[in-house]
Order: sequence, then C-alpha cells, then structure tokens
Amino acid sequence: MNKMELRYAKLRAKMKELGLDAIYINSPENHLYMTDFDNPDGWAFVTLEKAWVWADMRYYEAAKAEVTSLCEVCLPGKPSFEEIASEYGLKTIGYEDRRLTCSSFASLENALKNCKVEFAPVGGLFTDLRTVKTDDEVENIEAAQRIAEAAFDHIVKTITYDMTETEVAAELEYFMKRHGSEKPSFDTIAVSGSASSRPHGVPRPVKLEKGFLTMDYGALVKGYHSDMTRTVVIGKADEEMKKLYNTVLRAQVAAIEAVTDGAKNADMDRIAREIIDGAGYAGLFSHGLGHGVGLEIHESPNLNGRMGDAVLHPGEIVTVEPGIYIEGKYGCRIEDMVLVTPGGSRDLTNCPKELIEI
Ligand SMILES: [Mn+2]
Repeated sequence: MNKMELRYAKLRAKMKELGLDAIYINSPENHLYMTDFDNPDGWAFVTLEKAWVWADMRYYEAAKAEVTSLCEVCLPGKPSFEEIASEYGLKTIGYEDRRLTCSSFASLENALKNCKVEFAPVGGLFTDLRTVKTDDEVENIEAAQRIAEAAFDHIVKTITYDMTETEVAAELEYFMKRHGSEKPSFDTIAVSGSASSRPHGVPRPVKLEKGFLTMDYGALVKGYHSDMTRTVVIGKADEEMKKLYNTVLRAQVAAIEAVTDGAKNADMDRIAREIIDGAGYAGLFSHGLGHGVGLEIHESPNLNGRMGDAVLHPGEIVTVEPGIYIEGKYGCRIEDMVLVTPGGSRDLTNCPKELIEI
C-alpha cells in the first residue's frame, strides 16, 4: 500500500467503527492529508467506496494534476452532495465538528435536506489518525527544521544592536522563504529584554533591548511544520541570567532524555518542572512542556500535567520547550522537536544550545 492507500484504509476502518457512511472534510489540513493537494478553499467527501474533492476554477487545473488518484476531482456542484447521498444510500455523514463553522454546517444540512441523512461529529478522528507520523511525514518535518536551523545560523551572524525585533522576525522569515519554506510555520516570535518574559510575545518595532532575545519560529515544507525556540543574549549575560538559562537547558535535556515509547506524556512535563521548581523558580514555568507537530503547528499529543495516563508511541513528534518567565524582567525558553522511536527518541533539532552572547 502506498501512503495515500494506507490513509484511506485507516480512515475507512475508523468510519466503520463509528458507523459513518461518509465524511465531509473541510479543514485545509485534513483536505491536504486525504487528497495530497493543498487548497484552502476546497472540500472533500469520503464514503466507504469512493472519494471526491471539489475545487473551483482558481484551483481546478492544479487539483487535476496533484490530487491522489484515489479521489475524483470535481467542479462545485458536479456531482452534488444530494446526488452522491442518494446514489450511495448514505445515512450517517460525519463532519469535522472542531473545524466546520456553524454557517457551513447549515449549508451542508441544506444541501442534503431532501435526503434522510443524519450528521455525526467526528471529534478527534483525524487528530488520532495524524498523531503517528509515517517516514515521509518525518522527512518533511526534518526538511523544514533544517531550513529553520540555517536561519538561526544566519540570524546570529546578522543581528546588530540597531535592529528591531520586527526586523529580526522579518529576517528569519525572509531567509526561510529563500531557502525553501512555503511560509512561516506560525507568526515568528522575536522578543527581547523585558518583553522576553512573554512566552508568546509579539515582535515590536523597537531596537533590541539588552538581555535575553527569544526567537520561536519554524518553516513549512509540503504543509508540514517545524517548531524551534532559541534564546540568545544581546550583550553580556550576568550570573543570574546564566543560572536561569542553564536551569532551562538542564530541564530541557532531562525531559528529552526521558522521551521514549511507553513513557507517560505527563512525566516529561513533571521532570522538567521539578528541575525548574527545585532551582528556585517555582511557578515561573507557566505553560505545558510541549505539543505534537505535523500538518498543524499544535496537534496531538501534548506533554503536560493534564495528560492522565496517556503514553507516547513510536512515530509521534513532540516539542520539548520548558521556559522560565519573570514578569516585567525577562524570560527564556529552549525548544527542540523530538521523534519518539521504539525504545527511545531522536532529537530532530540540530542547533546549538549553549548560551550565545551577541
Ligand atoms: Mn512549540
């Protein structure tokens, strides 16, 4: 089975389990996952026997060239949902309740008002399907990560004291685009000095402040995201800053070492938190340790204290990103992406972590 046949086989097995005759797919990520074609305005319909994808004239030619042969490419309305529902005797149609807007759901209901169909939310169905990555997916994520690492080398050499946070973010994004990134993986974070205490701060059009500069960003390859954070120092680090930085680093390395298949997701978070709390920063690691990465920048599985008895599986990719944030003063975060392997893990991030002073 090739990768697309495998995806359809897995999806249809889940559909049977859930008693679904069909699924309406509208989110761009799941559209890409099931059609192999990126169309932010496209939609697809999968039954147990057949699959259709609709693209309007803006995307139709590209769709015909790129969509998997397992899926028929159609222009809007040809065929209609009603025609498909009656031809295939569909009774229960699943929809992406996490991604379908109320108004789009109303349109779907309206398009099928003459058919006796019921609608069923699919909940985490696609999230579950996408959690474990195949080799080609890992390759895309690694390719994106290589671009982000090159951007880090570049920015460390490029930063001057005259630059603004916005310019640092723009330079990272421009470099990544020129080196093969489809677009930024998410809004690039570059926050310095007092603003580095904001874990997801927005770059400001002000000159870099002395102190920590946290850069959290990623590239996108074939729809797959990378995610990395590095904190450097503008100027010189004092003893307090070195202690804080090395505590975050120690927590990060310890948590990465604990990543293995069968390990509890909550345990990685606890390991990092104990190190940070124990070094005198209790309560200042103010978010979860990490998250899954794939077609979405934040996806399943998470690493945090709310994961109960959930355990890691080979093929899952998680970020490990502890931080310490002191409001109004400064903050620091270090983030790698890690692939869970049978009996261990592989750090997908290949980028220096020792404290860099610029
Ligand atoms: Mn992240």
